[in-house]
Amino acid sequence: MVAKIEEVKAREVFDSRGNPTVEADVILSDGIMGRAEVPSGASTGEKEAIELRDGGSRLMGKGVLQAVKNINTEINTALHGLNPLAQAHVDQTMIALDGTSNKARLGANAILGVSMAVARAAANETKQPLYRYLGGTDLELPQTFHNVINGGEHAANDIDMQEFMITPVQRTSFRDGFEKIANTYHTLKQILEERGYSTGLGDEGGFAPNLKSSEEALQLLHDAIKVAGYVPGKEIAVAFDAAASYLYDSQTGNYRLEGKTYTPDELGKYYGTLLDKYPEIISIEDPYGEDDWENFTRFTKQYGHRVQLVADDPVCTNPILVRKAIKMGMGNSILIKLNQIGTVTETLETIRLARKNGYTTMMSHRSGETGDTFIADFTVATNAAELKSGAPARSERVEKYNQLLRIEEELGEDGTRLAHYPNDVDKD
Ligand code: 2PG
Ligand code: MG
Repeated sequence: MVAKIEEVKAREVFDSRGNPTVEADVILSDGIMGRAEVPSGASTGEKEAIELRDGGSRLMGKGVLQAVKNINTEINTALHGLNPLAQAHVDQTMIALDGTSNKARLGANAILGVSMAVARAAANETKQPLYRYLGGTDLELPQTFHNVINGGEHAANDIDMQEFMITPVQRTSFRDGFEKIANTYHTLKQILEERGYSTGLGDEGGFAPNLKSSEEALQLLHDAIKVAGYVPGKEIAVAFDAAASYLYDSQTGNYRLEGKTYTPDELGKYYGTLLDKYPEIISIEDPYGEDDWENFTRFTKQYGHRVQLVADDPVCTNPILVRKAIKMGMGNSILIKLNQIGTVTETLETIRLARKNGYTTMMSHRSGETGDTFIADFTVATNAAELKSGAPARSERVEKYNQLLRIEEELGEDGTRLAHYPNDVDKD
C-alpha cells in the first residue's frame, strides 16, 4: 500500500535575484515528504503560464503570499488522499481546480511547486532517487550548455543578445566535459582582465563585460577555448540565445541590435555571417521574436540543416504551441522550462511531442533560480539530452551540475553517452 497525500503546504522563500518565490512541501500519510522551489524568468515569453505575484508595495509587488495561500487552502483540500505516484492525476486535478487555460487563478508558481514536490515525495516514498523514479532505467547524462557571457535582460551591460554559451562536444564522461568548461571559464576571466574588461557576473553566473558587440562576445569565446587548450568546434562548441523578442521593434517589424537596424532578412544574413566566421556555433535560440514565426520558419529552412535552432519564447513549453511549430517547421529544437507551462505532466508531454517529431530538447533553468536541483534529475530522467543551467559559477547554477556529477557516479560509466543532435560537430 502506497501512502496517500496527507498535506500540502507552502511558504514564501527567496530566489537568486532576491525575489520572493514559492516553496512547496508535500507530506504523505506515512510522514514521507517531498519539497520543491520554483524558479522565475526575466525574459519571459508572453505565452507563459501566469506566475502569480501579489502586486502592491510589499517587496516591489513581487510577493507570492497569494500563491502560497492557494496551496495551503484550495490545493491542499483538493489533493488530500490522492496517490502521490499518480502524477498525471494529481496534475490534472490542479489544472481542473484552477480552471483557466494559463493557470492564472491559482498561479503557475503555486501549481508547479506542488507538482514537483509530489514527484519528489513519490520518489522518496518508493525509495528511489528522483531521476530513477521519473526515468526508470533508460537514463542519459545530458550535454550541458554554459552561459559564460551574459547580456540582454540578464546583465546591465551593452550587449543586446542574451546568452553566449560554451558546450563540450568531445568528452569521455560528464565530469571530463565539465572540467573542460571550468577551464575555459577561468581562461575567459583571464582574457577579460587582460583586455581591460570587467569580470563582474550577470544573473546566470557568466561574465557581464561592456563589450562593443555580440560578435565580440563570440570572438572572446573563440579565444578562450583556444587559450584553454581546446579546439573550437571539435572539443568545445558555442551556442547563443539571441532572445530576439527583446530586439524586435513591433512598429516596423525590424530588429535593433547594438545600434543597428536589421530587417528580418538582414538579421538572417547576419546570423549566417556569424556561422561562417565561427563554425563552432552549433545552436541558436530564439533568433526571431516570439510572434515572428514566419521569419523563424524561413530561417529554419535556410539554416536548420546546419545548426540547431531552439524555440523558447515562441512556444513556452506549451504542447499546443509546440505542435503548431512542428507543423510549420519552425526551429528544430524546443527549450523546456517547467515553469513556462506549470506542471510536470504537461512538460513531459511537450518533451515527448518534440522528440517524436525529430526535434531535440534542451532543458533550461531560469535566470532567477533556487538551490533546487530538480531539473538535473528531470533532464536525466527524460533523456532530454541537453541542459542549460548557466555558468560553472554561483551555487544556484553549479548545484545542478554537481547533481549530475553525483548521478554520473551512481550510474557508472554505462550511464554516460553524448547526446546526438543534428549538427554534432565532426571536423577531422
Ligand atoms: C532564456 C532564459 C534562461 P529567463 O531566455 O532562455 O536562460 O532566461 O529565465 O530570463 O527567461
Ligand atoms: Mg531563451
